[in-house]
Amino acid sequence: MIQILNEDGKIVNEDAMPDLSDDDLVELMRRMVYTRVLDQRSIALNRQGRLGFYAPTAGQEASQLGSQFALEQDDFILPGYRDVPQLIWQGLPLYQAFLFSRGHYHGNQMPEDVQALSPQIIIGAQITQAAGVALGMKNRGKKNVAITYTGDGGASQGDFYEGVNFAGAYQAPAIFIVQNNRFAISVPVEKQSAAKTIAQKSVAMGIPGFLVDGMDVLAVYKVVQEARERAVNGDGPTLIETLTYRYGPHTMAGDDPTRYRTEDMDSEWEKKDPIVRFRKFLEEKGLWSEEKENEVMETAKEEIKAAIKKADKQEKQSVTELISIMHEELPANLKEQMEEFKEKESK
Ligand SMILES: Cc1ncc(C[n+]2csc(CCOP(=O)(O)OP(=O)(O)O)c2C)c(N)n1
Ligand SMILES: [Mg+2]
Repeated sequence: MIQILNEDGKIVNEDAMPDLSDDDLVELMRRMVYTRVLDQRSIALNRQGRLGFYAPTAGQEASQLGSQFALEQDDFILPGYRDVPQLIWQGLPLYQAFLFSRGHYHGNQMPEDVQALSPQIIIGAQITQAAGVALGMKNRGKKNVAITYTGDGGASQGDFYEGVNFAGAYQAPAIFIVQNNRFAISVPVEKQSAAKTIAQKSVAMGIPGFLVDGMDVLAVYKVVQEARERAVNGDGPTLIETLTYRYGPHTMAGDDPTRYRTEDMDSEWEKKDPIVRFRKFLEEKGLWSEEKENEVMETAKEEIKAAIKKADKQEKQSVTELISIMHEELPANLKEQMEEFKEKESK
């Protein structure tokens, strides 16, 4: 397992240290702290009935944001349902992330400069799509990558083998990230496969694979940045398994993690927390302080408040609107429904 920063915030692999400026390091911390606040607020908003679908992210910040930090603006993200933070830091406005949660179509309309699909709910479906997007980029001579995220459960799906294998066969510039948070809802990773790691599956597909400490933002950044380099230089895809943990429930739709996880397991992983260890590292370098962290948390809270207000002001979507944005030319059955709903909505 590749690790650069250990649980005590000490560098254990000096040679692997990525080339990041002090400003970059601070920015990474700012994003992780901000995203932790966003997670706490999203859980609260969901409980108040002000958000819809929400999949908690606390614990996975290093895995999500370290990988996103290695991307260029024109790289293409194919996220899973838990990967909204990567979209936000790539440029999706917060209020749109909230609209996505509410099932409003505007939450899925990526800004012009964000190359991404909407978060995928069907486990594993985005993996074959990522191979296709990457191959398209290659054929057009673009120096960009397609990056996709799934979980350990996603790596147990047939689509995973198809997509990663295809990308390998065509040397497509794709990066496949498997965030192994130990469980697919309640099914532990040990019951999903006899393989010791998910990363080792890359061997059979003939591409590089890495097992990385997913609680170490420096290690995740480094491995993804190198995968990106290889991909844009024509050296094909990479499979990356980030070993991580999600503290909260699977989603806010009634999952109770105490039924499948022990308190001991939770506290063992909390000791590995990505923010705690990075804070220690930055404080030691004189780059971070309690004051700075409080400032980031306050800003996050204010911006979240403003964003939820803006989401509230968004006009409710109508059925006719939904129908009209789906197709350039409506098929007969939708034309009929369009007429029906036009009439209903006019009343
Ligand atoms: C094809 C498909 N089968 C089943 C489900 C129901 N389902 C939703 S999340 C999930 C578990 C996914 O686990 P994992 O890939 O490890 O991601 P995690 O939620 O742990 O981040 C399942 C089975 C689904 N959404 N799609
Ligand atoms: Mg999982």
